[in-house]
Amino acid sequence: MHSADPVFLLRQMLRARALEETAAEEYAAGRIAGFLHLYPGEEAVAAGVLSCAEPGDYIVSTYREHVHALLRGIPAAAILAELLGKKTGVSGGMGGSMHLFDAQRRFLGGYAIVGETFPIALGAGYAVAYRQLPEAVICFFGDGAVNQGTFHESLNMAALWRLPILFVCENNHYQIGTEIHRHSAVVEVYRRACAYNIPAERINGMDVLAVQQAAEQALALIRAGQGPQFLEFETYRYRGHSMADPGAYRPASEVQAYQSQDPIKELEGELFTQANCPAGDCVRQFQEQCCAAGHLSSEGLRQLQEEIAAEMRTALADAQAAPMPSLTEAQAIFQKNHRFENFFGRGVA
Ligand SMILES: Cc1ncc(C[n+]2csc(CCOP(=O)(O)OP(=O)(O)O)c2C)c(N)n1
Repeated sequence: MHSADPVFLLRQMLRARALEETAAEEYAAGRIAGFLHLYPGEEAVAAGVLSCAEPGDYIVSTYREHVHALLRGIPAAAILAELLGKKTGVSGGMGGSMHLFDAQRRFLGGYAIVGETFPIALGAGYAVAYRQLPEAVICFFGDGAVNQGTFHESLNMAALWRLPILFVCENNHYQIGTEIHRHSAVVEVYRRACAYNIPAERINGMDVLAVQQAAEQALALIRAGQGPQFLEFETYRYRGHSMADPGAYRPASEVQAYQSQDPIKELEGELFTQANCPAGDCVRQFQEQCCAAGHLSSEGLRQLQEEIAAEMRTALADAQAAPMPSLTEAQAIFQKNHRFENFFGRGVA
């Protein structure tokens, strides 16, 4: 659903940042268990790409998927409830941060295993192509995932069968603490797609308009039957790999340099504190761009900020007030999965 409206893109980036900062606070308060991988700094990629997705398209993501889920249309309350392990969570409180799933919105999940996203996308793409439907699959992954065998197997088959898949590499330069030139023989990730005859491009992932334009073109080719396309977006995450990671392996000057070109920062004004959003980040830059171009007045910006702050406040209050799943519900799910394990374990499949 492509929207050329810059204010729409700004709104989506601001919502994305607000969701993640809310999650960070809940984690720090001890209300979220397990790992929490956050997205600040990378918002322009999700906002630009997902603004081009149609309701019939499928989205597959990784463990850094909250923002993909939000911008796919899953309410913030259902995402926050899932992070808090509540019954009203998008996966019934049984999945948590890395396992958001919503069949109705064709959000085929966050996946904790690096590289798992590729075969899932391949399967969905095959199903769409087999039934000759006008749909596409959007597959998000990080730069570290391209070293997995599944990446190569899936790209080969996607190209061979001309499957309708948009491969979206969010190259934030790090695989946990390992910088790309230390984990990949080819640091220009998009060039890997050439080995499988898949058209590929590298785009500035801090510029939401450039992201949107590239995604729109690639999806148009896919919908015209041209087969898979590959986009590498150069981006950066401001936080550590997860909340458990202080990110000390990166020089402060490097983090600051990227924050100084953050696409959200330009868009966001006073919604966030200086500590959360240093001057010049991707959101703020776009925010300033929108104001300078006359898309948004300072009053309009203030209203937008208030709306988003209220959305997140209400979402968090709903999530916090929701009940946990009962032991009976948890046991029922366990029994169901256990039955399947026995079924396959006996070799019936
Ligand atoms: C198969 C597998 N191997 C190792 C891990 C541990 N692991 C978790 S995240 C990660 C790094 C992935 O980096 P990248 O794909 O660049 O994604 P990013 O975190 O930068 O978004 C690794 C190695 C895992 N989850 N799965």
